[in-house]
Amino acid sequence: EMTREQREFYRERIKEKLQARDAVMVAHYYTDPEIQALAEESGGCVADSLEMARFGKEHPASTLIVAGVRFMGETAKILSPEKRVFMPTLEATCSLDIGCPEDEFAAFREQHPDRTVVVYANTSAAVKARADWVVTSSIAVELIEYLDQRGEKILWAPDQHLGAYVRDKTGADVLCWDGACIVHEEFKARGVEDLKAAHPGAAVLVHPESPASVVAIADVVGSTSQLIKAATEMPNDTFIVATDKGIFYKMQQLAPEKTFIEAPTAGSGATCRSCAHCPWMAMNGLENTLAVLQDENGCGQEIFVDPDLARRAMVPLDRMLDFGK
Ligand code: CIZ
Ligand code: SF4
Repeated sequence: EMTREQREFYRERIKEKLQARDAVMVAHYYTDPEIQALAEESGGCVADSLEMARFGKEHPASTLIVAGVRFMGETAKILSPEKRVFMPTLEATCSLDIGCPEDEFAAFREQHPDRTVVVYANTSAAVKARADWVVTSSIAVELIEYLDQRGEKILWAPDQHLGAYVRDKTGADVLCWDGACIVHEEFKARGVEDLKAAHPGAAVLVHPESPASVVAIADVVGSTSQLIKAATEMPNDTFIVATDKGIFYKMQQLAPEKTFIEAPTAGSGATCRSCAHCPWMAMNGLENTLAVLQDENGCGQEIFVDPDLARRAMVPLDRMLDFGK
């Protein structure tokens, strides 16, 4: 554990180095609060994966520091091939990405040549390159609705809960891969119901990577940005939130008078694998961020995407960016 003085030292050094290297920091809502604060204070942004990708592409800096998980760094590099893209650590990955390896996905898709292939942003560049569309949770329902109206049948990967949610919302023919997010799949409907009973005025906010039983008792189901918007706009003074607790930083900042409570997970303490906080998002820290900025080659934590692969992954990514406008 660092002292306050040490933290302040790191924060100041990181800000100096960002300037000196013409770099900007782009952080996800699930990173630790001090990383989000640092990104904001240094002129970068805190956002969901779609907004992170857009911000990185449009920002004039020549170097991006992506504080999030691997697929976010890859997407940033694909959209901004002329920029250098570093991450505090390339070890920050995602259970959805890990659970959807390119070769198995390719075989699955070959078994269903009649289906339009829609993959979630939480996948490797190699999987994206095999998709017709990339999608984030903020536009998933709208996109599937649009494709369904055109009479298309969908092959969806990798998150089974988000896939089931969009199928349920749209009535589209959606065939799902069986991946899951280790953070969201741990939320328990029973625990949320008990909490709701204890806080009758509270609204329940749920990310659709959560199990259907939790989604079913939500007042609002949405992506990170949509849940933040609900937290600020709804009249309730208390919210039970089923998503990574990193999001509380932004919710509390925008609605300081309101109370946000973590939705209960299956285990607690030692028996809980994730405890509502993504272990990979948590790898983004002050020390590795400064180390990467201090070394010309970013301690080897630079994202490279093969240009041919990037060109192929760009096609479905571009469709997503156009659709999401
Ligand atoms: O769960 C994630 O990793 C999310 C919500 C990513 C995103 O789209 O911002
Ligand atoms: Fe992946 Fe879940 Fe972590 Fe998001 S929170 S990066 S979906 S494991």
